[in-house]
Amino acid sequence: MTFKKYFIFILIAGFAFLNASAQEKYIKRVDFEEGETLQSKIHKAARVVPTQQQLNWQKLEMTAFIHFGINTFTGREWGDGSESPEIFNPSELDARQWVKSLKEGGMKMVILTAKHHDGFCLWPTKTTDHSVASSPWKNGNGDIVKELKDACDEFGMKFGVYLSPWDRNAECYGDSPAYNQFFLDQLTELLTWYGKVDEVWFDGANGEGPNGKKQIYDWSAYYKKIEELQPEAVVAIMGEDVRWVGTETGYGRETEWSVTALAPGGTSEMKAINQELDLNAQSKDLGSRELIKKAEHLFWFPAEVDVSIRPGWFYHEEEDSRVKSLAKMVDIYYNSVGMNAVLLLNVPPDKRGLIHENDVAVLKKLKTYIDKTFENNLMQGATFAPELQTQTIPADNLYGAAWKTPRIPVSAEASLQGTKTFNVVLLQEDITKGQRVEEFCVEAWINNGWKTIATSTTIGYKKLLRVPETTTNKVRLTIHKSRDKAIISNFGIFQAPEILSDPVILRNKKGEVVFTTETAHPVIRYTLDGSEPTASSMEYTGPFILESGGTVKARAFINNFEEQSSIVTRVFYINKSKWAVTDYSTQHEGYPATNAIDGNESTMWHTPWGENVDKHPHHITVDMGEKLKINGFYYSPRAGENKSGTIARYSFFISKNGKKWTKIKDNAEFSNIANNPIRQEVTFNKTCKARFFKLVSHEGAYNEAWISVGEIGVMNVK
Ligand code: FUL
Repeated sequence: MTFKKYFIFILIAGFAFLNASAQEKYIKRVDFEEGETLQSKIHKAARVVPTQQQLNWQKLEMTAFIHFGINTFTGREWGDGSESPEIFNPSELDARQWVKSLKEGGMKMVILTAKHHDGFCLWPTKTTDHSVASSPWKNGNGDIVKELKDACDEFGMKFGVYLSPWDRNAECYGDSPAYNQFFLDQLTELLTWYGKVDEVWFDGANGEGPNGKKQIYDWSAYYKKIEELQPEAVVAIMGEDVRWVGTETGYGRETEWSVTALAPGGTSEMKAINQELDLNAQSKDLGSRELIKKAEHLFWFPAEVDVSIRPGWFYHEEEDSRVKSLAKMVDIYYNSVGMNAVLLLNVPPDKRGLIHENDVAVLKKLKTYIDKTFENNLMQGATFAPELQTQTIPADNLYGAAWKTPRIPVSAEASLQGTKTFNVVLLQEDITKGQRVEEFCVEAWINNGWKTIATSTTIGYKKLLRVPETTTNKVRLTIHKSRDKAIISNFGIFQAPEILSDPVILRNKKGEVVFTTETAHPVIRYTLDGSEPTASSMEYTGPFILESGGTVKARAFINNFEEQSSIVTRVFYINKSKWAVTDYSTQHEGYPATNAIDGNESTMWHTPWGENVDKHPHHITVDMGEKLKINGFYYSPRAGENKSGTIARYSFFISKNGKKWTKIKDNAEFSNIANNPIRQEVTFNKTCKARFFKLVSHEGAYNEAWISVGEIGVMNVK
């Protein structure tokens, strides 16, 4: 991670008398010469390698995030810094329980939000009073960073700190030199008071916007400090070692290059490089040949997939029933670890200061499932076709020896030890030599012919592919395209156990509730009174009407009730059949305002976009046809990948008659919606009666003039 190391171009000449060939490597960075040919650039691209820290980090595969702090007690996702430390009082905080649970989930490192955007510090810092020292927890004598670090040491877990550069509490924020010093002091405390730190996480979020306080961060000084105090740590996101994958969904790219044209870190040099190429962490392509053609530098800058086990980053009681299921977590595993990235899974402790039982249960299931899947590599003992016999591809998960292909394209045919049945393929490149493979396929010998069972692009540190269940005695790996001879360190085939998928609960426009599952022929049992569905609850036999809303809980069973899925909960509010849009600011003809209340999240209201269009504020007024008791409202951003038009700041009004309005929320924010554009549920301070409501937008999440709305509605109570 040092700048020094950047420039080291290692040419380890072999001993001349042995006539060994020179081994060329570029640790973490390569700079091209002017006018360098594409061929020469690709030759070098194939030889960019990670630093030792980056390699160690990559091998962790699964790491954990702990979001804990003031927000845990306010129920918010972003605090504004005005919170009183008085409210911070976990009743049973037990960092050992966190680490134990995470370890049981297969996690190898824990990163704690030592300070989130609200500025509240979880350690007794000397830099501000806004910390645990001013809280009632342990009479102000507690230190969560220390408790966590001690627990990590006890359980052999690596340890990292998240220190938010954006600080909504610090008075000096915006006075750049003063805040930079303040931040360096905080960093120094964290990096010197607790022993070894393995990852430092700098968030990229800064929501102050154009009118807020503008802080110029001294990134170089921060990196220097880390290099000085914790030289073995990697620095993530706004750091120079680990890259944000670009979404908070848990899904990485299929083509995931660790060698990127995207420049790491926040220094002006790196910013300029990225501006020139119009690149950011969210760009689709960070490392293709087309991009390398234009690039002047390449970096080893591997992806980290951060995602929360719940919808939010912080604990919210109302999300207890929305902990991701085993099936979802396994999907995320294949799409992060299995897509050449490190998974950073957030598991937020609750108000007690404990990881909730529901999260603990899923963590355990996840590790058990992954261990079971990968315990038996069916490639073990395979023999390779003649030309490879002297050097077979390891199937040992050791990441030691590797097979260097004699040429490209190339095929490696393996005769298995007997007939095997599998549904997962694993491939790894030896990244200590670089990331090279650009296109490959895997075939199986079936009915006297080769049948393609998987094709993909990059491999990198690890690629996992789920394939249709295949029974064969021969498999073949073909590398069609690579930046140089490929160096494959592991080739595996595995049989993953089936997962009983959780039921999905939907309600259609008619108010009918429908359950579906991917598992064939499950029995689904459900309840409508909030109780846990058991084998003796009502059986689902077909759609049923839920006109005024309610809580539906369902669970699937197979094998005569021996196996059961997780419990799935959906809260439905009043059916919108009587609702009408009585007023709106403007609409694009293809996306009318009525789509915002049609009960269908995949249709949207969109105001006209482009240049010279109507700007904020936009608004929509809805008549619900009858007076209802409501205690909140929700806003679902548009469905699909494109989130343009997502609203970030809004006001919300209600009325009994559509004439006299009460403002319930004034220029409020949908916190973190730019990074995590999911359904937002806003609870009011008290239950109100209303027939009409009005949503007014003030600012978009992506600084656009227009807005889009997948769905809005109210949370009604009986
Ligand atoms: C984002 C933050 O704004 C969220 O609150 C959360 O900490 C996430 C990991 O990063 O940028």
